[in-house]
Amino acid sequence: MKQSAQAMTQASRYDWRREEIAELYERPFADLLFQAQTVHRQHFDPNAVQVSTLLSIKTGKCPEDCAYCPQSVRFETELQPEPLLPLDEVIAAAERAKQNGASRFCMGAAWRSPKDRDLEQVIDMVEAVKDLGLETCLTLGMLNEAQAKRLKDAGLDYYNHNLDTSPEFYNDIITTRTYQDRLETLHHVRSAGINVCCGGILGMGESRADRVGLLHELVIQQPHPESVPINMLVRVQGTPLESVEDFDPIEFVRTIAIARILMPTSYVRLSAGREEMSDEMQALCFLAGANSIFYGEKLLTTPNPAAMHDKVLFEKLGIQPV
Ligand code: SAM
Ligand code: DTB
Ligand code: SF4
Repeated sequence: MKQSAQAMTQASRYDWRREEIAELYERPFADLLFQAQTVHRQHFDPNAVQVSTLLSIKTGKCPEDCAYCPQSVRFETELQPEPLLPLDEVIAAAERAKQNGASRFCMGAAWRSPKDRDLEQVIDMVEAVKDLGLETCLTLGMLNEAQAKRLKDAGLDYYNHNLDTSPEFYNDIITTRTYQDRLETLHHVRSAGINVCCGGILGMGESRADRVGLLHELVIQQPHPESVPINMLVRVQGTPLESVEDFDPIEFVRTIAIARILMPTSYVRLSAGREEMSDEMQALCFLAGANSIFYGEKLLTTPNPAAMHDKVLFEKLGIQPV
């Protein structure tokens, strides 16, 4: 069906039904990308991409059993565990990230949930990174109401906590905490007034219906998460998902486009998995409305494209990092 650009203009909606999202997946690729690009241009500069840098502040020995994750204590991976980093190392990494053009610094810890005394040390890090003029983001696992408030008072800008997949597929991936636990943490973060960063992972062997289910859970959140990371699984040896099949790049781009259409004012982040993506695929993702990336040689524990490669790619595409 033909639609004018005007008819495609839409305000944020929270009442999308799964069937409507499934229909978007069925659209011809060119129509879907045109719609996503039209929505994108209504809310964002199409040639600007937000740049965040990640740092693992506590690595490995995590008690959870997330089947994708190299940091779980239950899987034998080549990961070198490391306790909570000292403050000066975090500041040095944030300074480097700033010099390289990042506007946000995201600190991740392999915890099920932070202990209160750990939280105080992390708060020192948030304050120091803010003092450098960077936005701050944390991902520390589950938070209770008081912890979320404490982080808000410390000036934290964003908290990342992913839903990862659909409620139906979730139990195939994680058994040590529930989908409801995740929704509760998101509720505490939102209620405390911290910006929400929430997305998922594609390529874990889920079905398209599961991708629809994940996007549906994201879009019914009111307001939508400010930042929506779409990760492509990084298959790590030793994890239960080490040998799942390659994920179809076209299906990945479609998912980015649909996230853009569903959450028109959110930043959609092309997150983990870029090492495995061609420049052409990444260009399609930007065309589909992705407008944020992780920048720097490492994600948390796995490789990311070299900063120089990304600089050249941005130049070729005329993209301005912000
Ligand atoms: N432990 C905390 C938690 O799980 O919320 C914070 C760190 S955890 C590594 C943050 C997110 O990274 C996970 O929710 C997951 O979406 C993503 N992630 C972890 N391993 C991944 C992998 N191998 N490929 C893609 N994304 C991954
Ligand atoms: C997110 O959605 N992706 C980032 C960030 N949030 C914390 C993490 C990706 C991790 C990839 C596997 C690793 O490097 O350990
Ligand atoms: Fe632990 Fe987070 Fe990895 Fe799950 S994703 S095993 S909670 S570090």
